[in-house]
Amino acid sequence: MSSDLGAIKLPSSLRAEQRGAVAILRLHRAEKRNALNDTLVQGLMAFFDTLPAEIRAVVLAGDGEHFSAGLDLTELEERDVFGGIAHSSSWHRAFERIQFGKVPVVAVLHGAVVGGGLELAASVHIRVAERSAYYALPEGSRGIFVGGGGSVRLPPLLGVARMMDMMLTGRTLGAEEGQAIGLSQYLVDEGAGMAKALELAEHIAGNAPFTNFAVTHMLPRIAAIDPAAGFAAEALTAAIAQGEEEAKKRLKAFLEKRGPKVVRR
Ligand code: 1HE
Repeated sequence: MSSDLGAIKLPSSLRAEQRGAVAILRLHRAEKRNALNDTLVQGLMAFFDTLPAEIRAVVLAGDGEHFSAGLDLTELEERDVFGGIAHSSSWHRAFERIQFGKVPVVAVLHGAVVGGGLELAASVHIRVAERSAYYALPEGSRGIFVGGGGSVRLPPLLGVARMMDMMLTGRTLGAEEGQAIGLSQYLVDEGAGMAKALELAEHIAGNAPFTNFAVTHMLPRIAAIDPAAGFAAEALTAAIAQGEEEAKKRLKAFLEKRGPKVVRR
């Protein structure tokens, strides 16, 4: 672990390592199937809040046979309404740091990606699924509701009808189904997820930082507002991007035949 990443104080349920400009963050609680307890969720927030500037992309993965079994059900103590709101809000704050954080995040999904684990996966930017991945929302059978931002982030990925089906009937989606509907952007063989995620993260880390910011912060917001405001926001974002030194350097390199061509991958 580099000294900079090492300075971030993480709970024992999270492990971080650095590969150049990419940080790998692992859910390190395989004995509990990477169930998300409060300490782990606070650790996620601390990690994404205090990422050193040299880190340009993050890969998030789960140790063991599963990405995450979701909410740690041993923590489902009796809460009053306000306690429940505070708990859900603490997940919202942590996952917001991922979705609208400093750098793009690529997740490797395998085994169970369920409940809060699926909500966590929904907050990243690129999802690489291995063939063992399956998706479920068992909240219905546990008598609870999604609380980690799932009702906001999952409908654009799954559709409301499919999410209702999963929550009401316990239906699970396999990795192929997840890929077919666009829940994962990549589907790879078992064990190949980390290598693919690292390849993607290294590419992302090489992008102009403002473009990565515009894609992760501006694009989803522009897509959610009315078209008239969207066109104005897009024009401003594009103007800021092209005014950046980094863009000028890259365009000049291309025009002088030094920049990369678009290659089919
Ligand atoms: C857990 C949890 C957990 C496992 N909280 N301890 N999430 C769920 O409803 C999913 C519940 N978990 C499962 O259905 C299964 O564990 C799995 C399909 C994920 C994995 O099965 P398997 O056979 O590999 O493992 P296991 O034997 O069931 O579990 C191993 C241990 O992990 C065991 O503890 P042990 O002390 O007996 O060894 C389990 O109790 C423990 N474990 N999952 C606590 N979730 C913000 S709102 C979000 C709402 C939700 O996320 S609801 C969905 C909750």
